Amino acid sequence: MVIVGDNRGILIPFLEKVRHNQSRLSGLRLLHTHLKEQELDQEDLMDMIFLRLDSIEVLTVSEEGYPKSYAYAHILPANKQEQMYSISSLLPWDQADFNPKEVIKSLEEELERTSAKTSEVLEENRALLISVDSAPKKEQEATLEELKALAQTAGLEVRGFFIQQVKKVNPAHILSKNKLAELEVLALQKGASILVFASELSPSQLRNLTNITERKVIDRTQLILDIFAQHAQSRAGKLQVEMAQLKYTLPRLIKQNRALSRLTGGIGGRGPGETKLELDRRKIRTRLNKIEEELNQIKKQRKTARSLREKSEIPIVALIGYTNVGKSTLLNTLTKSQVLAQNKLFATLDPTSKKMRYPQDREIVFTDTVGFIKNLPQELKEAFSATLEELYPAHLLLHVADASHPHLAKQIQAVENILKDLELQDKPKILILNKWDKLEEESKNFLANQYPQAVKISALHKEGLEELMQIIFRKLF
Ligand SMILES: Nc1nc2c(ncn2[C@@H]2O[C@H](COP(=O)(O)OP(=O)(O)OP(=O)(O)O)[C@@H](O)[C@H]2O)c(=O)[nH]1
Ligand SMILES: [Mg+2]
Repeated sequence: MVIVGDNRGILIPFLEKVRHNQSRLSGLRLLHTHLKEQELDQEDLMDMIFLRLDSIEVLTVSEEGYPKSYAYAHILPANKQEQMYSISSLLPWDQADFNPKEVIKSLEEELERTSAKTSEVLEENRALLISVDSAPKKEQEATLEELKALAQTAGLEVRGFFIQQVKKVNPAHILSKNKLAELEVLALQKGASILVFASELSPSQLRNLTNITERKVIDRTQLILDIFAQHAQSRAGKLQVEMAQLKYTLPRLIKQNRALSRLTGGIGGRGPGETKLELDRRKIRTRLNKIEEELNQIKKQRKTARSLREKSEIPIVALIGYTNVGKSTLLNTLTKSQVLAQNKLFATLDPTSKKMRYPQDREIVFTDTVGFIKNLPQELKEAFSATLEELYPAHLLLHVADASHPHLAKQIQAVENILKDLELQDKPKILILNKWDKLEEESKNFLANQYPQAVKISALHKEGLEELMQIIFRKLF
């Protein structure tokens, strides 16, 4: 099929046969003229990359209107030199040696070999993780490791990291167009169709990114919201997540720019898309109001339930801590319950309370609730204020930490910070180092020195629980 444009551009209609698969080339070659004797320029190369063109070719024209010189470029599969593309210089047009059919066929085969075929995960669920920050590389790597755990919990397959250390993050364009082109080629080479940014993207950053790349762009906040949405069980939990999602989406609603029409250079203005956008916004606001009303209702009910519990004078012990440290496992072991505990971030969203009886005929109530994470998105903080209210009547906080985690100290600090945020820092508190069974002797000694006050346990293997129960008893009674 041949599509012809004019001096202003070329409109590529939606073609059934064009590959929309993000990890493959589009199946389109672009041949265009330069009226002067000019090689392929930066803009040509950018079009090739962002439109995933099989190749871009230029034919210059003599003053008499005859073909003169010819040059071509195409993207390269992953290579040691980390080159993004191969580009030729201008040659007399009848001496050009480019055989597109052959070159592109082998290029596609190579791309497939290095990217796509190696995984069970659906193409649209393969992601690259990106960090752009002034922090040192090591620190950014750690951030991406946590993001990777989040991505995997959300069902994504992580195909690679992309780290940029910058003096200052550009508030409008988080990455320059050149860097974004690098990222685009890396995504193609790795067969990834989602770009996940480690920082929260402002509405304008998101808009600018999606104006350039056709790939799906999401940020850490959206990822966490997705996980919450997957894990929410109760009516209240679901409403809270929906509210957070809507609040997050509202300023970020955009008309999706289809990159394939971009070569026309300048479709714009307030088309019918904009009107639809206004409608969408209004719908969202109405929905938000409804949710807020219902949540207020739930808040009231919870308050009543809480004051009943408070009246009953049974002390309340709240389990708090970073996500995935073993809070639910501990609740299960201590109260012989079957709350969901698994190796996933944010397995628990809804608060659960379980009673336990001491041999001395004393009772306590354990409350398990949503785990914390560093840089908790603001939308979630607000949405979960109702859940976190369960912490206020608690007589004692058990701060559970994962002793085997490489960033134990940072996680403990993050939890302390959130407690301060919630004005809960003055509650009586016990630090618990869980997963003690996973440690080598050396780390045990080190941590015992570092955290002499902490209670060392293994919730999974039921170790150290006697002592923990005694300490709790002494604190409460
Ligand atoms: N080796 C070991 N693994 C543990 C221990 N305690 C919990 N785990 C595991 O850690 C993972 C997370 O446990 P959860 O109890 O779901 O953790 P959580 O703190 O409730 O996590 P969220 O609710 O997701 O925030 C599970 O795979 C548990 O089996 C322990 O003492 N030792
Ligand atoms: Mg849990």
